[in-house]
Amino acid sequence: MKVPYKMFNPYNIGDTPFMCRISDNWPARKWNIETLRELIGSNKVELYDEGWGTPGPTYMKSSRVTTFNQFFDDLQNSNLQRMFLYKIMEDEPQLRSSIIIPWLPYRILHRFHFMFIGGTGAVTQCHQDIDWGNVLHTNLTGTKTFYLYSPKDQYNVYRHPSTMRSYVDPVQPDYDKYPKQKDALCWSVTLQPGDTLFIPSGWFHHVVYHSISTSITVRFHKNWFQFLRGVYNLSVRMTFDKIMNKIVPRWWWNYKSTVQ
Ligand SMILES: O=C(O)CCC(=O)C(=O)O
Repeated sequence: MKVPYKMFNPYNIGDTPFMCRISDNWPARKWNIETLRELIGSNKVELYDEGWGTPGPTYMKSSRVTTFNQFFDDLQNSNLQRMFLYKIMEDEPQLRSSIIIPWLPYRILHRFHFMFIGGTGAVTQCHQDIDWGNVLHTNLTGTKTFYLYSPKDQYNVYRHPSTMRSYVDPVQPDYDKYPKQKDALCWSVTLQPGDTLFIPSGWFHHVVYHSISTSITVRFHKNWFQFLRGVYNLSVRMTFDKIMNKIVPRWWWNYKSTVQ
């Protein structure tokens, strides 16, 4: 199912994904690899690969720490590592005015603007966001395709215990291993520069990069229930997962990869 295009109205957002344009007057629209070298080139960055989504010692962990300049050099050589959840406004608070959100009092915190950068062919595996926030994901440069599933489909996409990850691949489904995936409704959309995708809280998303893409997200909770669910995930579920990873790692990884 294709994600529809809508006019953005912050007071009537709804609970299904849509595409919109909110970034046409943002100075951040000029952020590409070259301008970002000047802004954050010497800052440290954590990089991730497919180990991030695989239960085991690498689960939810970065694979390398480097500088943005080095990362950008590697990207030109089609390195598949990606950078995500970089809190750019925390390191560079002077850039806050690069994102213009007149409805900022609408329960949004500048410090949670996360940046995502990946090279051609990079993939962010299917997951829900742990903070249970609603996300406005604006693509600044490049193109990438999002595949989305409603949280109602969590059993059909095999969300695994105490993690936010689903093990299905919407692009190359393995119906022998994950037969219920056939019943999950997949929404998809390809983002061009300047496009913003609204991802409602709890929706699974899987992302495929078609070219070097830089993007930034604005996150917010629409009500206390969403906020408290995020707090619960970040405190109780994440802590439980960390404890299990520490005390019975092999059993826990194995359990996670076999439970259906
Ligand atoms: O674009 C990506 O690589 C991941 C995006 C994502 O996970 C998000 O916006 O929450």
